[in-house]
Amino acid sequence: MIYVIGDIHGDKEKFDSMMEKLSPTDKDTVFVLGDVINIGNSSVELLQDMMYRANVYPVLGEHEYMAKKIFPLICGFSTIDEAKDNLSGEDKELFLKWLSMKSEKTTEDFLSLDEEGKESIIDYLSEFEAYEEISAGGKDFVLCHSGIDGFEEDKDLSEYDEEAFVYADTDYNRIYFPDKYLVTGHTPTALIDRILTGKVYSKKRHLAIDCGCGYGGRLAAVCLDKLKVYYI
Ligand SMILES: [Mn+2]
Repeated sequence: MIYVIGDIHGDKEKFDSMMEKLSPTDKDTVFVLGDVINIGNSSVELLQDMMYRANVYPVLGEHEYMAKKIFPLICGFSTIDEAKDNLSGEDKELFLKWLSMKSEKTTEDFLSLDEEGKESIIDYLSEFEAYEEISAGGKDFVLCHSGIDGFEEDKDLSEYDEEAFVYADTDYNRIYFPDKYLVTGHTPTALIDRILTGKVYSKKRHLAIDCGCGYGGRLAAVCLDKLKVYYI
């Protein structure tokens, strides 16, 4: 089976409960659809857990996209204040932007790691894929965090920048691929249709699975083979 899990936002408890519920075997694959970190309190712990799960494949969200840039800049410091005082110019600007993303706890936990621990987090973030194309249960899927910015029908997905998949504003009334499902997180489904608050959105060849975990909502997962939905 192939499963996809929505935006976790540092809520390791919900992720653990979801993994228990799905109980994937070695033959199953679990894609985590980005925005794994920030807002919640256990982002670093969550990354450290995910990196040792052989069947979990991470997809990049804008929070990880920023973390990939920030962590190498600050890994020599031991506190947020020390990093703020010593960074300058563009680096400092980027760091301040990062701190505005509810990343304080993530940053503190990262800075408290030893050198090896920091390195393993930076290495793991580099494994996050911008998108994935997969087939399950006789259907084809494109997985990415937010959608595809500047989408053109004839353009191959490999031709877009990484950034296009993490900041896009998806038009959920548009069918992007007539023969594939576009699976996204990033936009809580309550913002697509209020009636769907806390539920997966599945219309017009879209599967939108961010059910607001991190904002007091639920964590959702979908088994793509059966289009079966799970909630925590
Ligand atoms: Mn996002």
